[in-house]
Amino acid sequence: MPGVPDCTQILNLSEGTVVDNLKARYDADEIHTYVGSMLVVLNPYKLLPIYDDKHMGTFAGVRLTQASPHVFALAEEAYLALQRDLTSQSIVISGESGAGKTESAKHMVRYISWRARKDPSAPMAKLADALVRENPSLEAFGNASTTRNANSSRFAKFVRLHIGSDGQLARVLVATYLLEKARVTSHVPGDRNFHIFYQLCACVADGAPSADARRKELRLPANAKPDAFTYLRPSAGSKPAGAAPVAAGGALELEATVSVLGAAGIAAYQSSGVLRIICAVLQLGNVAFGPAAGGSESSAPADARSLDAPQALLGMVDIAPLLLERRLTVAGMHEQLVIALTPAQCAGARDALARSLYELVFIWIVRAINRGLGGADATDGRATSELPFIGMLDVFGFEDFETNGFEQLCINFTNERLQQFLVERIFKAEARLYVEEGVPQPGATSGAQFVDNAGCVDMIGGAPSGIFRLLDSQCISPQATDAKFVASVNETHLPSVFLRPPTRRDGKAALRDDVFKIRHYAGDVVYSRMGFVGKNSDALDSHVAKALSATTDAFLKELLALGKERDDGAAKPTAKGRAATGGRGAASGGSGSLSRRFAAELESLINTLSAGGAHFCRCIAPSGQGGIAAKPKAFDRPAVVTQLKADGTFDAIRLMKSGYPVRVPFASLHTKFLPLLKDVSPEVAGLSATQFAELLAAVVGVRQEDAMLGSTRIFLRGSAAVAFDELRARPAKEVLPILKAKMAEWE
Ligand code: AD9
Ligand code: MG
Repeated sequence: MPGVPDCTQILNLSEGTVVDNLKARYDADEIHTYVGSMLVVLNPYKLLPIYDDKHMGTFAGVRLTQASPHVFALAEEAYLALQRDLTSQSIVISGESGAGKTESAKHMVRYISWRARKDPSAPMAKLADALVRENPSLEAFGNASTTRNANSSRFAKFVRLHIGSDGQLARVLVATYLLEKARVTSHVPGDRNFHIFYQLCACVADGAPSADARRKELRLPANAKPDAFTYLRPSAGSKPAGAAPVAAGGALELEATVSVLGAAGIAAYQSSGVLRIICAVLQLGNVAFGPAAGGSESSAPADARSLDAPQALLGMVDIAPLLLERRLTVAGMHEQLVIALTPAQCAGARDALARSLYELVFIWIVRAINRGLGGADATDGRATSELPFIGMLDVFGFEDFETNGFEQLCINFTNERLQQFLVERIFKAEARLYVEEGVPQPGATSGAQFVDNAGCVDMIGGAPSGIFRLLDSQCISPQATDAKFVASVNETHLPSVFLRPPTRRDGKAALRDDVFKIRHYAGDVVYSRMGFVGKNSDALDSHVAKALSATTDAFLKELLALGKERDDGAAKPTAKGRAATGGRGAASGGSGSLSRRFAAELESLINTLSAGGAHFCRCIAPSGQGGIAAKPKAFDRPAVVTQLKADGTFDAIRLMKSGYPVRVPFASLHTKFLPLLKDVSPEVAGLSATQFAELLAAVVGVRQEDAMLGSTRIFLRGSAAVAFDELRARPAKEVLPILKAKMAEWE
């Protein structure tokens, strides 16, 4: 087999040899490689015969240290840890777009579902099957084709598989975060909107009689092609599009999506309600605005009939007021203030409504799936269950595009927090352990460097002047603008954002109000001001929600109730609302502040991760291209190096290699072997746990340089670690005679 299965075994360790090792293995279709306890997965861009039931069988009951590198081995390690410690285990999957996170997550979910049932016909098998089956429906609404990945997840997902005391799958909960709802109303050339829209168009285009009924119900024009809808065309003013890759969108897929919803226990009126709202969103996009006749300040739809379809689909008599004017409740006044909007503002109101409706449908579907998977009390998947779980976190990787905005800030902040969690778990825990055990940490003295990004996390999410706070305080001011927000960021954080202010002709520095720059652990990112204020306040306007509640559509009523519940939850300054840096004060800002809700949700996610065991899976796109342009076997060295740096793998390698990667608590040896030996040798009975471990070390022939005795455990590396692990795994009766013989020598 080419290369070594664990990078910490590389003798001449450097960034170069690590990449050589990954490449040698990749060339031989070995896509999985360990870095100590972390797993690196290189996207093969082709189907490999390594995920079937036969393969699963070879991993059951095998510890990670003994198993060949594989996502199944990582899932098994989590399963065994859960059974052993009875605490929840999370698998954090990271990597850039198209690196293979979602595929790896699916394989691990399948593995756990397979592993956590004794009898394939047992009732829980149904649950596992349902989970695998329902994934496509979630993807239809949450995934889109992008230049990097034909099936790119545009939301983060945390799937929890709860395991009962019998070791079987008892319940499944799916929580989603940060749906990229901006995509509903605009996308860049080469990308597409969410799959579901194309499924809808394809369904009415295929001319079948059933399609005709569907078309009428959804008030779609005959032959509705994606091009007929503004929201399905790349944003106006952007560069000409290359052909968008089509990965999903057939008529059959729509029926599949609908039938999966049905299988999840969703009533027919609800699934047709889902399609109606999705269609209303699509048709809203086609409403254009111009100045109203008569020269007044107000606006009107360019085509009065363009409102017919969306308002009928929403079960409304007249939605014009929702789009043409803004209502304000002014303190001390009985009457609402009605302000006529300009055509551009009308378009803004239309897009905000479309995005809010779409997001509510998505949230509604997640809840419905949870109910289908877990019983009546399952909600948005954030609820807790008494049973420990194995959680799979599939979250978009670090992003740095030509222009970066609010979404990138949220995504990169998520990655900063997860990186911090990794640093905490692997690096700091490591250092702390060596100190606690009174063992000199080999790497520490030689200055093994690692990124501590607490400063960056604080700059974005901290109180009182983190970037999210600045955004919130800008948003509550009546004259909020993106420029003022960006200027306030530069003013507050200039020294740490590394932005050289431009020099005016008189040589004086000026604050920039167009861009700000953040030094992220994975690299510098320049954010431009476009849309921050609008996106942060993108909750459904309370007046709009109130107007919509006049709907005759039962399903829309359900959606509105859901939205209200969520916004009320976000408005309350709960314990969850603590800022993102370990509870340094409560987040501020108006209700419906997206950054505030997001930071609170992220914090609660991190708390959930912190409460249990953690396992790390790092996905790499070896071609550096993502899924579409990528070819099997393409290996772009610089791109791989960048990704390994960005996800902290290089740092992890250096630190682990310099230390003793395997640690065995004395107590575990003492309890296992001592009772047996006591009867044979009175001297042994008197040995302390430490002395006893020392005895065992001598027994297995550990070389002095490969072992260190701490205060509660023995630290091992290399072959010593393997020998010890084997000893631990053998039945005590087998080991007894060997120990006795060795002790005689020892005395
Ligand atoms: V994104 O951040 O959601 O845009 P992911 O999730 O990291 O991204 P995804 O898992 O969707 O990437 O993988 C992208 C494509 O690579 C898939 O559609 C497959 O065509 C391909 N892929 C990824 N992993 C594997 C694998 N283990 N085996 C075969 C794979 N193909
Ligand atoms: Mg994905």
